[in-house]
Amino acid sequence: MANLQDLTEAVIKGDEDKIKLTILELLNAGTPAKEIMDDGLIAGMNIVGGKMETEEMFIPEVLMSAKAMSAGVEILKPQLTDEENAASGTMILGTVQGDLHDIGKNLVKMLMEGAGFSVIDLGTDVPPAAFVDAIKEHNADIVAMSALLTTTMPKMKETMEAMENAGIRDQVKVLVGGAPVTENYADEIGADGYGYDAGSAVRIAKEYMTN
Ligand code: B1M
Repeated sequence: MANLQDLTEAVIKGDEDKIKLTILELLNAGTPAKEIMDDGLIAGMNIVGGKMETEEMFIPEVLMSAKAMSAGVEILKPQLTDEENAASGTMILGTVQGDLHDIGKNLVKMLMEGAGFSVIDLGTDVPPAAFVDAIKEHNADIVAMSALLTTTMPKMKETMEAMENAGIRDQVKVLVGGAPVTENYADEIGADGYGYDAGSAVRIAKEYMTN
């Protein structure tokens, strides 16, 4: 019978077929989707990250793992989203300028849409001005920024400054997240909230819409 360790190994190998099959087996066996995500897929990606750092894995292999993981996330989508208790609100989402990591951002999008938010996804490598333009164009309630690199985190601050300069900072709630981002950092740059993971980001976003 499949277990979470098999899934972790399939992520490391970038074996998309094995990932899909293992997830279906785990779901059939009653394993909760969040456990499959956190202890299978994300656990595998964290090992990939370590191997990347020690140069046991290189960019093309990491990309294969990323692609395979994304296919797995798609299968979990119906199980991860909470279509009851739908919130309403418009969110601008993007990975900040200079940063191409999008798996976490896509997970945030999936769960936000599942929770009822209308999400305008600006993609990756999003300059501050593009966030500002999108807030104005869509009359957004929330701006959600993701950063995976310590070198791109300062772009979150720059984006906040661009919002201030455009006179729209007070119109939106700003939510930040991503592996190197912390609650302290969020406070330091004056963001309204910090999401440790996609699920907590949804919880916070829902609070903004009810308060
Ligand atoms: Co990159 N990379 N990478 N990489 N990569 C990291 C981030 C790194 C930690 C790996 C390592 O060295 N250990 C390291 C950063 C070091 C640092 O800054 N301190 C790193 C590096 C150095 C780089 C390059 C510079 C490597 C190079 O070229 N030499 C380069 C930079 C490219 C660029 O962006 N300009 C690079 C490139 C890549 C790939 C393109 C090969 C690929 C990305 C593919 C893609 O995204 N489509 C990649 C990958 C896959 C990773 C790791 C292995 C995995 C990231 C991931 O997807 N995790 C990563 C190591 C690691 O994180 N352990 C690494 C799974 C995902 C679900 O987690 O995105 O953290 P995550 O999202 C989480 C939470 O953070 C949170 O929710 C999710 C969980 O529910 N979250 C939010 C995320 N955004 C949120 C927003 C929110 C709230 C929560 O509210 C708005």
